[in-house]
Parts: sequence; structure tokens; C-alpha cells
Amino acid sequence: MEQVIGGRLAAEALIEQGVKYVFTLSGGHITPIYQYLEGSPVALFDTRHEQAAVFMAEAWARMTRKPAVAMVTAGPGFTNALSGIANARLSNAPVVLISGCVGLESAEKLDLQDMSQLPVIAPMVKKAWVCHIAQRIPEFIDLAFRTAAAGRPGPVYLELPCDVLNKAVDPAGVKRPRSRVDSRPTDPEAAREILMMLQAAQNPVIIAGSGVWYADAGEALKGFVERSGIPVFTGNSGRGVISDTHPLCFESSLAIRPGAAFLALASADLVLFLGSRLSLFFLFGDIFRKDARFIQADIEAEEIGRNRSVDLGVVGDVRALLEELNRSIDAQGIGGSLRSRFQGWVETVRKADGEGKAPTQPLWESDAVPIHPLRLAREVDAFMDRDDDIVVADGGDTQVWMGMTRTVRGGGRYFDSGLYGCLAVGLPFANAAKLGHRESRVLLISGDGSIGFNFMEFHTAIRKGLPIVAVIANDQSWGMIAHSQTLRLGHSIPDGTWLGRVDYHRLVEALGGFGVLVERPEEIRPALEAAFASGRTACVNVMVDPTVISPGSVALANIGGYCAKQ
Ligand SMILES: Cc1ncc(C[n+]2csc(CCOP(=O)(O)OP(=O)(O)O)c2C)c(N)n1
Ligand SMILES: [Mg+2]
Repeated sequence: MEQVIGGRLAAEALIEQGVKYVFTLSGGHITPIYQYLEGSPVALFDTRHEQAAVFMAEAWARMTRKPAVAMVTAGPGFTNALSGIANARLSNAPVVLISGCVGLESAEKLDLQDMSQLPVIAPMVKKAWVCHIAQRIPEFIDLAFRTAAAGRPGPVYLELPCDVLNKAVDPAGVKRPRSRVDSRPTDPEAAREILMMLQAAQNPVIIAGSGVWYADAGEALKGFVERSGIPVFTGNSGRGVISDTHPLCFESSLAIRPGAAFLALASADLVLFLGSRLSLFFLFGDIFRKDARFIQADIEAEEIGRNRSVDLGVVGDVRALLEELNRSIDAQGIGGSLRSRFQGWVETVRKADGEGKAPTQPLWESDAVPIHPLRLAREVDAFMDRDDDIVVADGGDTQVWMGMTRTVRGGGRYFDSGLYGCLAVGLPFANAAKLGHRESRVLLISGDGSIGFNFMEFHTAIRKGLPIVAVIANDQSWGMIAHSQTLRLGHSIPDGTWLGRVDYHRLVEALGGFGVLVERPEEIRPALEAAFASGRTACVNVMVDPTVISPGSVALANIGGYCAKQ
């Protein structure tokens, strides 16, 4: 029988998994896989930096809620991918990173691009493997996909040495498994207990995190919120699982967001914490009352109880739990009494929402020159008003301002770096969003510092025909760090925080895109219109006030508990 090489087995396994894109940057060690993907149903999507390839895979995985593949070459290709993997880990994105490496036979011979890759990445991923046997490559690829998606999703790593990829083997001995588990277990007893606790509560809140999005539980959540009349907040990849425009949704759970979040979270007597984590974004749990009844549901048992003890922990699929809650409310006929019980509380939260937004209103409407960054965020939010619009935010203060402002109308429609806070995600995330949603408008708002890391992804967008619009909030500095230094030291340290004026829009024009400069607030909307109308990859370079300090900078100035001004 005709022999096949390992690279072909890898390519065929990716095709078999139904992969649409492999996000990648080339290298000799992975050419045996490229060779068999060329012309196949799996497209090679090549970026200008391996980090960008992994960020694209992260965004793709977060959008589709399925494993997404990044492929990099041995040594430097691998090390360039690491920041992306760390980001995917903290955002629970099921990224399958496939890396080449030197041949098994040349270990320790001083071969090109040699390094010991597995021990570096093993602690960063759910699981890491080297496949030593060419015939077993399809099994390992199946294992990688299964593991990335199982339980709480997250990145995995598969290393394929180049001599394994080049090895010719008899295809008769190859197993080609494709296994999927799709059971959604929950405990019906838990739903009954939750309803009993709710019937004794006065001021409950629901917090919906990325687990709600990954479990595709948006509809079930909406049904539960409408049945029970409990105010809901969303966080991280959970943003949009219920629309911010829903009358019972009070937008982001971040306390720095103008609105009701701070009051509601700090005064709730019962918290239903669904598929979320008690991270810094909840002051490690301290934002809640100590005596609040705390119910936490998560797919991962180890997550329950992190940073605070719980009154009820439910391990399982959050959609199954919400569906069970909805069934029980209907069966017991208690929806009406729950809704009237919490009606007054909802009014209190609604009032807090209005009062919480009032001080920010003049800043959202500011006519100041240089432009107030909140005015820019508001213009972006108002312009991107279609249900299927996608907004990506990257940067320090820029990301905070946008997070304080964005109205998210659906799941998978708003992306930022998340808890890892890795600057540079913007262009790769936006490119992935446009690639997956050609019919939707995709806008990136990025800090001027952040746009620099992966700037050549403008070129990727242009080459691949992705007409994204990138708005740069240009404060000519690493603003968040400058501001936190000002708060902490009384001044910012220019070496390390000041970048100066750069005509980013002209750089994008030089690459073949559309560029426009904006210096006055009334120019923002026409510039956005022109950028989208151009049908090209566009850069709107907006000069904003470098002196305005976001609440994120205030938090950063106090990081680690240090807050004394010297
Ligand atoms: C990869 C990476 N490097 C450094 C940092 C530290 N950092 C956090 S915010 C920030 C400044 C970001 O500047 P810019 O993108 O211009 O946004 P701005 O704060 O000015 O709005 C820096 C350097 C980080 N989070 N990630
Ligand atoms: Mg900046």
C-alpha cells in the first residue's frame, strides 16, 4: 500500500475536524502540514506575527465557541505565540496550538531553532503533548480538540517534531477517531434549592459570565430573568448574552461602569453567580456584602469557592441549570410572586442606573478639544448601533472608556483582551471577527500604544480583503501607565510613557488602506461614515486629550495595595 507522511495525516485530521481556518505563520518545520492543506477545505490564514495568529484563533474560538487552530513553527515561532496562549488561558478560549519543533533525532545536536518547548508551555495550557509516532497524529489531534472544548474551555498544545511529520508510514495502521461529548448535566435538586433561596431574598442579582456564553445559555437566561424579574449584569465573554437594551439587564458587572453595577452588587442580599469568576473584576469577591447569600454555578468544581465561601455551589452546565429553573418556576407557578416580590428592588436598581450615569453624561457629550476620550467612545457606541455590529477594544484607558460606554446587544459582539490584559489583541481580534462575519460591521477602537505591537496586521487585513475600521484613540502616550504614575508619584515618567504624535492613518494609507485624521469631536461621525463607506481597511486616527484619567488608571495606581504618594 502507498505510504503517507505524518504531515498528510495531520492535514487530513484537521480537515476531518471541520476546521475552516488555520491561523498561522509559516516555517520549514511545518511545511509538511502546509503541503497537504494547500487547496484543501482548510484555509491557511497567514499573519505577520505568530502572536497575531494565536490572537486570531482566540477570537475565532470565542466567537464560534468551538476549538480554533493556530499553527506555528519551531523555536522562535513557538516563543512568539506564548503571549497569545496566556491570554487565551485566562479568557477560557479553546485554542489548539500546533507547533513544529526540531526532529526527535536531532535533540541536543545544536540543530536550527531548537529549544525545549514543552516544559515552557505545559503550565500555560490545559494539556500539552508531543506526538512521537506519525501514525498516531490523528489520535492526538482528536485528543487536542476534545480537551480544548471539554469542561471549562481553554488552550491546549500539540507538538509535532519535523521528523515525525516527514516520516512515511502505512496508512492501514492509522486510527482516525472523531469523538464528541455532548451531555449537559445538572442537578434538579439544585434548581429547587435556588428557588427556595430566591423566595426568601429581597435584593437578588444575577451575574452572567463567559460560562453562560460558552454554554449557549443566552435564551435560557433571558427566560429566567423574565420569569423571576431579577436584575442581571454581564461580564467578560458573557457581555451580550442578554442584551444591554433588555429592561432587566443593567449592562456590565464592572463596578467602574457608570450605572447601577456598584450599588446593586454592593447591596444585593443574594447573588446568583453564573459561569463567572471572582477575579479582580469583583474585587476578589469583596464587592459583595459579607452576609449576602452566594450561589455559584460553574462547569468546573475547583472554581466554586475561590475567594469566598458559597452558600450553594452547583457544578454543571449552566444552560441545563437555567432550563431546569425555568421549568420549575413554571411547574410551581411562582413566576408572578417572584416578579412582584422584586419589583421595588428593580426600581431601586433602575434609579441607581440613572443616577450612576448622570455624572458621566456631560463627558460623553463633551465638545472639548482635544477630544475627551469618553466623547469618542460615545460616538463609536452611537454609530455602531446595529444588532450585528461587532466592536473590539484594545489599550489601557481606551479599553476602559469603551468598556464604560459600549451597549452590547448580543453574545460574541464585543471583545477585549479580558483578564490577562494583553495589549495588542485589537487588530487580530478585529480581523478574525470580520473573517467570521463578513456581513457585519467590525470596528476596533485601540490605544495608540497598543496598535503598534501588531501594526502589520493592517497589512494582513488589506491583503486578505477585510474592511475593518480601526479607530485609534491617540493620546500620544502609554496613557494608562502615565496616568497611574501621575496619581502615584505626582508626575509621569516620560521615558517609558510618552510616544509623541504619529500619523498612523498615513501609515495605513501607505499600506494600501483608507486613512483619516480627526481632531475635533464633530468630525468623528463623518470620519466613521467615510471609513465604512470606503469599503477598505481603514484607520481613523483621533487625537484625544492625554490628560484625562480613567478609573482604570486609578485602580492601577493602587495595584498591590500600594497607594501612598511619594
Ligand atoms: C503586552 C503588554 N505590555 C504592557 C502592558 C502594560 N500596560 C497596560 S496599559 C498600558 C498603556 C496602553 O497604552 P495605549 O494602548 O496607548 O492606551 P491608553 O492607555 O493610552 O488609552 C500598558 C503599557 C500590558 N498590559 N500588556
Ligand atoms: Mg495611548
